[in-house]
Amino acid sequence: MPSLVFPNKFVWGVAMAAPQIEGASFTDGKGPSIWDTFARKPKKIRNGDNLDIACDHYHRFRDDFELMAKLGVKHYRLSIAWPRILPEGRGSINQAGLDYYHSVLDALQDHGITPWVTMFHWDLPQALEDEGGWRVRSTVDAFAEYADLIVKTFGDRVKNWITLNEIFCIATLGHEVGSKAPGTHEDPAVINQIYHHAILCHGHGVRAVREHGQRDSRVGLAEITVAPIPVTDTPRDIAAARKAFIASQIRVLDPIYRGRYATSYLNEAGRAAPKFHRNDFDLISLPTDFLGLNIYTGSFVRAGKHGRPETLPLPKGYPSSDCSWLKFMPQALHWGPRHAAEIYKVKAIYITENGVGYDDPAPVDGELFDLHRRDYLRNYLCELQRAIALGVPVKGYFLWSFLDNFEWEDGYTSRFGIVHNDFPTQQRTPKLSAHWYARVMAENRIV
Ligand code: PNW
Repeated sequence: MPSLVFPNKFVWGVAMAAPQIEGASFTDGKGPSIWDTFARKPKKIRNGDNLDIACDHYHRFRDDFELMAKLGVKHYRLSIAWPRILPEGRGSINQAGLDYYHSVLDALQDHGITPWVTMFHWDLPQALEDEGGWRVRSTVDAFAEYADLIVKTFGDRVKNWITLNEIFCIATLGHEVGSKAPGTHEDPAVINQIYHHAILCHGHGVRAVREHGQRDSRVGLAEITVAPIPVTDTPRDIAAARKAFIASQIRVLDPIYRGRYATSYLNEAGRAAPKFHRNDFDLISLPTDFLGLNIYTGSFVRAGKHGRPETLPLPKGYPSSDCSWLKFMPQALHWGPRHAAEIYKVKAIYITENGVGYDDPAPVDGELFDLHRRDYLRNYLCELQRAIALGVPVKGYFLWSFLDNFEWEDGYTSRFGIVHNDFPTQQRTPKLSAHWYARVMAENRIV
């Protein structure tokens, strides 16, 4: 019996997002996004990098898809740039933007690559930010218009839709911590309201696919989890880790899967609780076809007094990537999906992102031995395989990322690609990890 095999029809893919690769930030009628604005503020992004050119994928997508096909990629998670389609966020449509994504989808079809399209990966049109952005409910109406438009336009060829990417990053990192665009520091009431508007947008994304998509179209959210890993596999620690998972998802997965806010959340938030209309939850909890989980790292949790979850501090020297937040925790890929499946009874889970950032050197003679990335991925996949063997319904895995790209506030220094990009020349070179992953995809097992 060969070990480390994945189920039949397991979906193997790679993931990227428009603002991180396309460049052409002001080309062919694209409107500015909040990230274009944020990148122009002093000291927000390492080395003063911006998104203007990125991987120049806007002009090079055909070559990039050819390289994907050569490596045997069959599924590709991409995102559509809202401000390329609706430069003002709503209203007048930029035909050149629609044409661009038609060409992208055609090229994918030519290479036999199935698209998985994220409607929103953080590039909010600046015009909407100027009217209040995520803080105001009118942005939800604008998103509904955008979602309707892209599903009507591309729904014949896109069967797999992802509504929003990582609401935590939009709300908490964008508006509370301020490390991501728009980079503000707002009160808890505003943050809670932003979460509420974001889950409403998710609901509109689901509604748009049901109303305008094909009958066999599928839709889900891509949610981030820093997965709570029980320190031991005793029932007490497992229960504590579950509690920690619920606490971290109280504003997102809880309302989406349970159709209401938890009383504990509303009580704790008190006057900072979000304002909502009673029927909002009809939209928010529309049934989805899958849950996407973006998993990079976790936390170690044990049961403290009265079973309360306690997160253990990491000792000095704990293995880490070159991104300080991304610690080596393969078990995150076991416990993340397992918690989601057990707690919210999710029937189909896709790992919509998993990968690791290192400051890789330049390739030498066309080779780059990123053995750290390869072994990181290999260890994580072993844990995923173990979860699947226990019955956790994980149906696919998208590696972040295909190309080295614009890593948000870390600029171009943090490289997540399995394909190296030399930014000055835009030369792509598959790393050792790409050749390894090609075999994993082809053989449907960990090699
Ligand atoms: C994700 N965390 O962001 C995003 O979806 C990608 O666009 C990004 O490039 C990738 O992961 C790598 O960073 C994350 O704090 C941001 O755990 C923060 C966290 C995780 C993922």
